[in-house]
Amino acid sequence: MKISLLLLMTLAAPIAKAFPPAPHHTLYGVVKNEQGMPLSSGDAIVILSGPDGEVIRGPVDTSVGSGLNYALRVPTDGARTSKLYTATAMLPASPFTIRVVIGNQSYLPIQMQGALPVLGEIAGSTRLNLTLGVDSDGDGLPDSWEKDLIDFDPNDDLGSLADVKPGDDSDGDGMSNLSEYIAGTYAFDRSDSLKLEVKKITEGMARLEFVTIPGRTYRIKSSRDFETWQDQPFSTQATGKDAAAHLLGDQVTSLNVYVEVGESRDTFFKLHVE
Ligand SMILES: [Ca+2]
Ligand SMILES: [Ca+2]
Repeated sequence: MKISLLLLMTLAAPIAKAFPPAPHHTLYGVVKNEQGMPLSSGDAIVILSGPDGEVIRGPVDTSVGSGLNYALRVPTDGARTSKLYTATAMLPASPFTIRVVIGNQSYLPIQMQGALPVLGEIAGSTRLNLTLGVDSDGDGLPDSWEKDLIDFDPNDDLGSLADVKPGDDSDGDGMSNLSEYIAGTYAFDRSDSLKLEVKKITEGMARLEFVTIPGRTYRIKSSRDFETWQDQPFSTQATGKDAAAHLLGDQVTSLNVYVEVGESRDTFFKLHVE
């Protein structure tokens, strides 16, 4: 008799108690200015608002992860009672907006100008890159970036935003305008594009060269068959010591990096930038 009473109490306990808050949903990504340059730590504050107002804010901070500069842990609630556990907790699938505040100026990123995204599942995470500025024609390229390309050569056939298409290769260097925007290279200069060159292979080590741009994160992928690609650790030291999976550009410079290739002469490399 005693045992069954104890069992009943144990089963009843979770129902009688208040519901605990659900784990956070993490929103993370990179905040870029209207020229596509990632912001630096301390440049701005990222503020997320839900249907009932501000929910959470956090600083732009490049230490949150490689190639990232913001992460917000959004309080969520499992909605198992009619009351949220805090006034600012959000329910999964709630619409939200993010503002980015620089000094006294508040910006609504391009990604927030159309249909609003909704919060993902509890304990999950969602990558959401935020670009400041205005994108009048909705093609993913900020007006300011497009205008630089339009103004560069008054005699070319680019006269309005509608003439600048993300998939076009305006300077004929093999990279689309959108790719040049992402890489931070000049879309009006055919000598400037994202390139990875194999300079030398000696004693199982290959020396590769590429140009870095501040704020961009670079990764190298390698393949033996041109089909399966894997992350290729690389080092800035000729010995290959302290190889890492990625590198954050801190200046415009031509950089030599070293990767171990062993005996193989048939390794292909490609460079990723974000
Ligand atoms: Ca645009
Ligand atoms: Ca170019």
